[in-house]
Amino acid sequence: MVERAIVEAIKDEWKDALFTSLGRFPEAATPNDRYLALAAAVRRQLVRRWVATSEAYYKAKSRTVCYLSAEFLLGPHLGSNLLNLGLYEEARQAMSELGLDLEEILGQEEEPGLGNGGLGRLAACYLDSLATLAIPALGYGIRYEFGIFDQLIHDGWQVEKTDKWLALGNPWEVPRPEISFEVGLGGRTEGYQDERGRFRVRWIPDRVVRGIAYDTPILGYRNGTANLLRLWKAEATESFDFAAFNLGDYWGAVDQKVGSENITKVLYPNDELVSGRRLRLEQQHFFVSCALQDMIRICRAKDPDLSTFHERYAVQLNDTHPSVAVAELMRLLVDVHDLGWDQAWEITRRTFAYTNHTLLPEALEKWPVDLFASVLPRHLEIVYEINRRFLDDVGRRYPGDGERAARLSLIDEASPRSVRMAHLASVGSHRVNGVAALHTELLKSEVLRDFHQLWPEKFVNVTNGVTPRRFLVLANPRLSALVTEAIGDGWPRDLEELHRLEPLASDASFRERWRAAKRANKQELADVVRARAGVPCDPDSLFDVQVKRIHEYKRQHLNVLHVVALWQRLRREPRAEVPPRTVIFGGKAAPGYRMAKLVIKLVHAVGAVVNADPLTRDRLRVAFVPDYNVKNCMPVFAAAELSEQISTAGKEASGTGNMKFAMNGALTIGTLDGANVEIREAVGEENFFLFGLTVDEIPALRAGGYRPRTLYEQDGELRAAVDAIADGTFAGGDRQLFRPIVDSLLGDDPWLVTADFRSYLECQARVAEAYRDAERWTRMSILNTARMGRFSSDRSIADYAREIWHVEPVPIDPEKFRRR
Ligand code: NBG
Repeated sequence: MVERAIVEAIKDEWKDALFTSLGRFPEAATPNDRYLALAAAVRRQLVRRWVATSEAYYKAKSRTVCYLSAEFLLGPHLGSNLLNLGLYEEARQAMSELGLDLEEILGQEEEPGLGNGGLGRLAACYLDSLATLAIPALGYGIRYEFGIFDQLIHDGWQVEKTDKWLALGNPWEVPRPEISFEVGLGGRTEGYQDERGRFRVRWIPDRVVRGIAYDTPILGYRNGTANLLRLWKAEATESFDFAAFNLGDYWGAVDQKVGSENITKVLYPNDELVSGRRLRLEQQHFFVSCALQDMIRICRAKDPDLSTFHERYAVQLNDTHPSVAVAELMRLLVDVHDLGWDQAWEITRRTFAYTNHTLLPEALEKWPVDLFASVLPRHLEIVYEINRRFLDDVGRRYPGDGERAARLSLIDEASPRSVRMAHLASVGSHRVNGVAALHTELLKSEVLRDFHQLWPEKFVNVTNGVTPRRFLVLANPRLSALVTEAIGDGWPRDLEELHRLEPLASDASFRERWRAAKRANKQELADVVRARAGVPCDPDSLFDVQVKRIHEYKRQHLNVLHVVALWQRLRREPRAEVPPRTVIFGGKAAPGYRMAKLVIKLVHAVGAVVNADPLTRDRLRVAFVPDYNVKNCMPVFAAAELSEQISTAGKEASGTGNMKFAMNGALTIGTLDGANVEIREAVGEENFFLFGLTVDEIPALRAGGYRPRTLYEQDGELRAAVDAIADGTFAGGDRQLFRPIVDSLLGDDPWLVTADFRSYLECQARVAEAYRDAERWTRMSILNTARMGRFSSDRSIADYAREIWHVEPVPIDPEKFRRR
């Protein structure tokens, strides 16, 4: 029901904002003005909730969760805020009465792409759920001036373009110039005796930058709560400018300013790869230090005594990126606020908890000691002291076991000597968690095995989740409407209610409507694919989708091998009874990751040949949709029928795209990896297409002297597919272009693509078979959605709150905000 009074109010506020904040009359308004004016109207509602929420938290004296993350991949705000406020339909109506189209206005928003992929998007989902569960929480991160690059495709190759997301203004943030802190970098330390005769250390940095807070309110779902995301921007400190000015060194001062501001210029675009750059360490320290100083400020505003800091805050380290916080909190407590080491250490350990997000060795952060010392000399001393005490304990637990001590040490003694950030985070936290059941088990048995043996009680699992508000309600209005009609509107806040759809899987008329919703979504995506990838596709074909960062372990090239094999088969057997397929790819490659970029080229190259083949073009299409991001992913999840989750077992910590697809009724073809294992358990093995080696089978395969070339020689379809890639079929005869991929497949095949090929191909044949029976497929699709309730990020946050943070909700009465 659209409420008339609200529609009128939105119209008035829209016009008012257009005049008063933008200085425009409606006829002269640009698309961006129209968007900003609606954003301004919505923001008024946000701010009311935000003030009420902060006041309630202030009075409740509750424990606050601080989520420290170098990335928050938020996606566009306007649609999600309208949804969470319960104003979506009213806004649509209001805009339409003003002669405007809400969807067009929503399309105008530049998304804040302050993250690379799953890890950053997870942080954004968690903010959404924290607010929805009314848990007092603050997100702390970096206000990158340039987020993740925009991806263009030139001649099948990825080209990166800087993401100027702030160029047209950001109506969702509130700058807080009076909330700012100084952060030191470099320099040296010196010892001194304080007035009570105790030995103390002070850090004399040779650069100081200032962090300014920018606040963005994050709404809960229709519950009156608005939490805060506080991002830090680096600026030059005035004192330093003045010093240089006074010496008459104008350029020196300007240089200083530019140098300082560099810290928050750009997000590092590497997903799952540590590049070991100084600026990156500076970024990490910068935002962590601002965040901790801010927490201490808030804490001391009520009570100058910091001995209960850990009761006031639960700080979650989102991967090791913020883990220098362990040393920084020690420094602030001991050097600045004068606490003794033991007490400070107790507070620190009880404050932090650490989430690990990867098992890939190349993604585990390590900083060369020399680099660390030159950026954070005092922190290195603190790390050494933490390590000394820690290794003393280890020595008492395992006398004489020097090897174990070396494995546990915070310092890797191999050259170059380096600081192991995962170890610092594990020692400095009271809880360590993995992000899916299998991943947590592998952490315990492999990556952090020694820590698990030392402190088994520290380890817990919290399986990832995604917000159903953005990824089901907003992404898939058709399916959502159908679900609401069937089971009422409680499910977006209690996703387990989706179970009530189960009986409807056997209702033919419901299945019919389910298919109709999917079909309309597919038509929409087909339009997008035609417009953005230049590939026309048949909305009645099977939509087979793999969208995620491009990485060898995710095995987009296995998918391509299947496409090539299928193409060859369709040419060989024109009468083969297989349903037409459209295979859709999307995802960014790290700019320096050559193999990943080559895979993008390969997808385009195969697409160009296959899509042009008159013998097969009605039955197989390949498309790469450029610039996959939060905004662009929405129609993809809504339309997908087959979700490709095909990583090498043991490599994908969890995956979250897998959840978004299944929630939207796509069936998964996947390995037993990450959260796939739990998704399969939840939806039922008969509703999931499983293939591939398991984690347990891999070591045996390797030990038995795995030779991909033997498989290649024995398997005709594999050989033909690999040969086509090698012999220039997709490269105008060029045999060199895809050589690195072929060499990897037939050489040591690190990701076991060749090993899993046969099993994958057979599984794809089962998919095709199932798809031919539309009724059966729809039943499976409904059951997937119905059984995905546990993958809501609300469940994940409830797990964190119960097992790790020990925090209680402080609900706000949403009635307060009803307009009369
Ligand atoms: C990623 C994993 C994903 C996981 C997300 C969120 C990193 C370092 N890790 O499998 O690869 O879903 O984190 O936990 O980006």
